Amino acid sequence: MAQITRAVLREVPLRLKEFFEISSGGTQARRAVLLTLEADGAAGWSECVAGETPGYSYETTETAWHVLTRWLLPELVGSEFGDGRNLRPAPWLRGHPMARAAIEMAGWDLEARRRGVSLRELLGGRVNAVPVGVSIGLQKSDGDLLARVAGYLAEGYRKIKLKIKPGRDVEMLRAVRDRFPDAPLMADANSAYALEDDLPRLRELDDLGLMMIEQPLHHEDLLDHALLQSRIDTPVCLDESIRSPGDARLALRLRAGRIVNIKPGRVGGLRASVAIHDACRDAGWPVWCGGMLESGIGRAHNVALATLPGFTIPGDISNSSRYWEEDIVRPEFEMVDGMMPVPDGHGIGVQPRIDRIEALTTRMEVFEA
Ligand code: OSB
Ligand code: MG
Repeated sequence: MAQITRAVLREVPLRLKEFFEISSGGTQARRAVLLTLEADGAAGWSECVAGETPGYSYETTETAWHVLTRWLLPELVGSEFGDGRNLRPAPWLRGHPMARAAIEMAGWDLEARRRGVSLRELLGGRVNAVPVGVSIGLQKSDGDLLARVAGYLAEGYRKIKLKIKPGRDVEMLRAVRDRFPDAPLMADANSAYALEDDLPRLRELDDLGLMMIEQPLHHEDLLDHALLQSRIDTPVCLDESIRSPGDARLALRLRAGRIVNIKPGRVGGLRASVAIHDACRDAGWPVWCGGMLESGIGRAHNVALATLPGFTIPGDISNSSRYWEEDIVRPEFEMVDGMMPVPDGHGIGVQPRIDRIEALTTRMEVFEA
């Protein structure tokens, strides 16, 4: 048995190179919440994926900070554990999977470092690079969008995801498709449509040769996604609707789509991600790893997860330089031929740049046993 002797929670403001807009709002200043857990002389790192506003889920930087500092970390620090992959403080606490995931994922990094293996090895992934794509926010004009798509295709990204919303959908996507007839394109609506109003519009997507339409409907409505999937040919992919393995099992049973975007930070952590991966694999649904505009710390966890065999579709895992002037890890993430190399050092395999992180930190709480 070992003991969690210390936890440090930091808020580190990072500025995206480009404003990132989705149907529910935009982000320029990312407030990264970083967690470090210490035990046995080792430290595990993670990043909470909660956003600045409740426009993706009800969790925000503030709710995650509150739940972690008031409830989860006080209960965790000083506790004994056998395997860092099993850190589950406050089982009585309802919801807040993003806050919870921060602890769970730091636990995996800690465990991998204690054993002297990479996170990929601890997860059971066998490949040393994963196929990746890029998620492009809503742009001011179709011309701007076409230029960005051309640039990212030239860089080698293997999937181009385009954010859509009512008024910026079929015509915009058709302009991209006409210009790039063979490109691997998909759309993400972040819940901007309603089945009863928008079915005819969503059916028009079927002519565009999209890999999938991600989360078209309400973030909690699996039944409507099932009804939609029975009426359109384009595969429906679920993102916001899947917050736990239970949600995934329900989606599979209802046939609420054909693909799942797994984000460990959204579903409560890596163990839940593996469970969702396994359930989808059994049902013949491909999965891919999404992103939440993480720094290199959260991204490293995503890359390791994406080495599991069911991750057959390129992830939303882009170069560090696509997000930041400078990342907070070394080395930065940089793909080769549309494949992201999987770091093979211990744990997440990239080193948090502690001096830079400390210099940027605007808020910190330390918990000691
Ligand atoms: O819906 O997948 C999404 C970013 C923030 C919130 C929601 C989403 C996204 C992305 C970005 O699409 C993916 C990335 O990290 O590159
Ligand atoms: Mg999405």
